[in-house]
Amino acid sequence: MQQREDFLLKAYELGIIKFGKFTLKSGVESPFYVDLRPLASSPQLLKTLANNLLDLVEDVDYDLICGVPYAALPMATTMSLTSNIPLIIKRKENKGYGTKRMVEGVFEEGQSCLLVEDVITSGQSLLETVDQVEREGLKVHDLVVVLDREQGGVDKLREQGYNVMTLFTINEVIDILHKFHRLSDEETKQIKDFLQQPIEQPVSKQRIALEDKKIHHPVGKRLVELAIKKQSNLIASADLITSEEIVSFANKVGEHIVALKLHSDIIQDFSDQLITDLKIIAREKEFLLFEDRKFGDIGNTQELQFKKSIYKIADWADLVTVHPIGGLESLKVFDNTGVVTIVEMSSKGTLTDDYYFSKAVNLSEQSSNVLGCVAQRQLPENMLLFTPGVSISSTGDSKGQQYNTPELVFKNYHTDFMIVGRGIYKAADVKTAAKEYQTLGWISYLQSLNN
Ligand code: S5P
Repeated sequence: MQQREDFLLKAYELGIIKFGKFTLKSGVESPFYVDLRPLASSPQLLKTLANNLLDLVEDVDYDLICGVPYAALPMATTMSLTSNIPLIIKRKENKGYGTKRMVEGVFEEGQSCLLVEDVITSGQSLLETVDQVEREGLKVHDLVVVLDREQGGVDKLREQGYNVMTLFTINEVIDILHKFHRLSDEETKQIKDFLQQPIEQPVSKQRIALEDKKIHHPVGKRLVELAIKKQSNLIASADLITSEEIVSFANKVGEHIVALKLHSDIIQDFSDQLITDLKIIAREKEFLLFEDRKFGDIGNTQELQFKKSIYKIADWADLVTVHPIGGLESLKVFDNTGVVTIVEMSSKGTLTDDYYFSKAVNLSEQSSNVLGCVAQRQLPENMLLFTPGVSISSTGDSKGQQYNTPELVFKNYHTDFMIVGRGIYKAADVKTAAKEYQTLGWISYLQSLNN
């Protein structure tokens, strides 16, 4: 007992549990926050912990130890080194790597594996982990967990036939910290009251209506205004290579779109006249001009490309796309033009995996130039989401493009603006196609508000 208390007090000094006000993933406000990752910074504590966990599973038979990143990985590694039982690692999901195995290491089908986890809450994510490990042909029966937050997870797994062993419950942790004066009577009561409350189910996130989004950039505001006024969240991609085709296309689709997206550098006869013509149509039919330049360089080069190239993008584009790969300061060069960062691509095998996505979104949120991002999944509420790879009739092309329907992107991704290229400009009747996408997009958007 004393040893457990001693371990916990030392771990507490490392900062594994913090008290204050923390908003959990479910939106619930919690008076404490647990993070066992700092344990990896104390070799001594990690060894003690591994020994404690191994003691718990003394009577269990297993061929392999499986760690789940991140917090449990050093723990599982230490257990493996101490017990000489081989380690395997359950990968974190990595979008874009569909065929990659979910478990790393050497193992054979049918081997039994002990799963090591840091914290169990509702048990949902642990059940998903177990499922993924079992799909690799491994047998999972025993799970060892450092902390049980006592929110139903242990019972849930036991009901499904799994043997769950836990080192501490959260109530024990609070009691020990109270006993040794790390928590006052008042704090202890507050936390215990919180733990007594019925468990809240995580609320599935409601999508936010366009008018309720907190968009600060003037171009973002204008885009939202146009969408509501025209009842359209359609951006047409005019991937055409002559000025004549583009002007004719803009005239036909103008009333149905909120922005016309161009790739200036594919236009064979690009000229100032084209821009003058497009500006007139844009003013008359009320849409913005969006240059899909996908800048991706250091700030200085981007500035030259933006202001000094023959396309003089700075003079006319309301919006531009930028790969945020060059870092925050590289985004400063776009003056008042609205920046849309590419944080995830639509094409097969794109390198924009979960890690890139989250870093890119983070960076975008820090930049006052950025009003939204191109992506294939939900974004924070202060960002507008632009989703390309949208088609009513096709699922992909022969060069890696992947399509989803308007219904799917509005419902699942909470897309604000869909970008459609070939679905419209290759249609036999361009105007009718634009109208069809506009209507379907808007209906799908309205339906997604009620989900
Ligand atoms: O990830 C992306 C980002 C963009 S901006 N995937 C894309 O397809 N795009 C652009 O959207 C692409 O450059 C093209 O202009 C348009 C999609 O065209 P479509 O013909 O495949 O609909």
